[in-house]
Amino acid sequence: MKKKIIFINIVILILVGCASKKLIFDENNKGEILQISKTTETKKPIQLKQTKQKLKGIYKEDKEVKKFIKSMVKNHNFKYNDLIHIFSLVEFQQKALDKILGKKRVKKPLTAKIKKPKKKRIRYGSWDRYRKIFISQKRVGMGVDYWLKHKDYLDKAYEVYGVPPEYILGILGVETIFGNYLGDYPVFDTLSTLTFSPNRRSKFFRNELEKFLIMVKDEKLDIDKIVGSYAGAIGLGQFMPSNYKIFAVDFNEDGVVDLWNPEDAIGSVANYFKKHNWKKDKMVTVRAKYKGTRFRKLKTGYKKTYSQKWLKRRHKITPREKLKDSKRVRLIKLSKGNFDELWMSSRNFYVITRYNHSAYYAMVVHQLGQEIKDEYLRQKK
Ligand SMILES: [Ca+2]
Repeated sequence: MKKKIIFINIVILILVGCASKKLIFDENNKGEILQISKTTETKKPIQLKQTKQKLKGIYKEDKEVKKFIKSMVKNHNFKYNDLIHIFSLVEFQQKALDKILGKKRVKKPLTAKIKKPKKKRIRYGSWDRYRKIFISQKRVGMGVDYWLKHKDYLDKAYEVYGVPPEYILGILGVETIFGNYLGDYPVFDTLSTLTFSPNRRSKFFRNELEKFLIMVKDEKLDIDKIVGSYAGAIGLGQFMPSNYKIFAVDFNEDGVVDLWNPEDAIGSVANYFKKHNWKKDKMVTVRAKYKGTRFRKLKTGYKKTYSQKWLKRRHKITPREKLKDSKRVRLIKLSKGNFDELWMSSRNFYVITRYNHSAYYAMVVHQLGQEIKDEYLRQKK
């Protein structure tokens, strides 16, 4: 069943002075256009009598859904019956819920037989496996093509926000393979499922659902057509709906903020970085030297910072090339099959983790970006 709906008042259609020429559909009216054009001479508003509809479908008896609908009507000016209609048609997204609940089968690491320290489990080789998922010759090539195709807007993003093309491409490449994998979960059904089924993040999803509905209303989107990730992330850069209002920009200035449009997506990702305090022309991360093959001396990760001087003096940890402008650095450990790579990272590295709270994530964005950049420069020669 289709949920054809446009969040516009269908109770009272005020014809005179109506600024919008939009055709207005009523969901009970099998496709017939109730419509109305600006030029209509009628002076009196037409009143379509409408009774309060009842919730049907899987949420028929759900008090939380009813409460949510009431709050959306009260706080965000939604029409009660519009919401009743769409919530009556929600299809439960079991697969998305399973993923959120962690029911996904976790594969054992390939090198599971290696003896591990008792308390802290180190998954040897985990970086190799992670990297392989996101970085391939093919993806690098697609990144170069994307750069050539959208050079103007990538340059503009660098100018306006100070974020170089390779980092924007790193994000778009990791998130959606440059728009080739946008997810296939119906976002409204998915966010409803994750909000109204017991799970520890249901509050988070409730907020996302709220922001999603506001976005659909404001941008006049077709709620039925919006697909995304199992957590409800949307568009080329996989923004969560709550990020949309704060970070998405109309970068090509066509009057619409469209997260599926490459130009707007490029600007929005760059704006996201900038708003998280990205510093123009500052380094992100460099390889570091340390003694040994496995690094267990100090706590690693994007949260903890150390003074470069102290690392050198106390532990003989030094960057392979100078990490400029960063007195304090983060140590990032990449666990490979036979040894640990150690990297020193700046504040800008931390900014990338604001996109996804993981050091491996930020590193893979960095490395994919660098490979794309190298290949791009090689081809330009
Ligand atoms: Ca736009």
